[in-house]
Amino acid sequence: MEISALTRSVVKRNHAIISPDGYINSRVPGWDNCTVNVIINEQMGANLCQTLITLNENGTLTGATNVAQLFFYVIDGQCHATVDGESQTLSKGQFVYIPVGKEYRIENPTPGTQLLTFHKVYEKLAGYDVPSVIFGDAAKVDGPTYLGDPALRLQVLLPDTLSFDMAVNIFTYDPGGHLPFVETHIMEHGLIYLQGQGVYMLDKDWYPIKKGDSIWMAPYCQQWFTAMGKEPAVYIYYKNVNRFPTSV
Ligand code: UGY
Ligand code: MN
Repeated sequence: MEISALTRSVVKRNHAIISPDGYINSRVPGWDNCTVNVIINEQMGANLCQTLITLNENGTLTGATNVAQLFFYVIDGQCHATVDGESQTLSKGQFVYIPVGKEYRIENPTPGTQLLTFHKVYEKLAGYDVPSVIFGDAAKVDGPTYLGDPALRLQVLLPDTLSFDMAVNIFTYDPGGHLPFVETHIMEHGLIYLQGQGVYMLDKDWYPIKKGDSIWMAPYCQQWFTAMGKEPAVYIYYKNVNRFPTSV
C-alpha cells in the first residue's frame, strides 16, 4: 500500500532531491497546452532554474530570452523548434541552446513530449563573443571514459570555450560504477535522471535515486554517486563554469 504521507523528496540548505511524486504544476506565460514543473529556482537558494515541461496536443512554448540563456533537451517525444529564425525538428536526445536576446517557439509536439530546461543568467566575458544558437544531438556526442574509469562515460553537449559560462553534460555509470572520490567544489549542479538508479551521497546524507528524480547541489555540497541495478544509470546535468571565482 502506498502511504501518501511519504516522499523521497528533500529540500535542504545546500541540496534538494525532487521526485515526481511531489510535483504541482505551474502556469508559465507563453507556455501553453502543457504542464510545467519548476524543479529548481532561486527560491531554493539556487543560481539556476530547471524545469520539466510535458506538452499536450497543440502544446506551444513561445518567448524570448532576456538576461538568461536557455537550454531545451528532449527527454521523450518530438517537437518542432524555431530559434532566431532557424527551424529544426527535435527528437529524444536532441537539444537547442538559446543565448540571451533571442526569440523562440516550440510547437507541433507529439502528445506527451517531455522537455527539460536549464536557465542561467549569462555573464559575458570581455573579449569573447556571446555564443550562437546551437542545435545538437546527444547521440552524436562522444562519451569518453571519465578519469580513466571504463565504467563511467561523460558527454559534453556544449562547446568547451570561454564564451560559455554553463556546461550541460550527460554522465553514464555502468552498474557498480561510482564517482572516484567525494567531489567538493565551487560549481553548482542541477540534474535529472534519464535512466537507471543508484545511491547519491549529498552533504553526508545518503539517498536512493532513480529515473525521473532531479537533484540540486549548491556550491560546495559534497557529492558522490554509485549506480545500482541491471542497467546503466544516466543523468543530464548543469554546471556553471569558466568565470572569475570572486568579486573581492
Ligand atoms: O562535473 C562534475 O562536477 C560532476 N563530476 N559532478 C557530478 O556528477 N556530481
Ligand atoms: Mn560535481
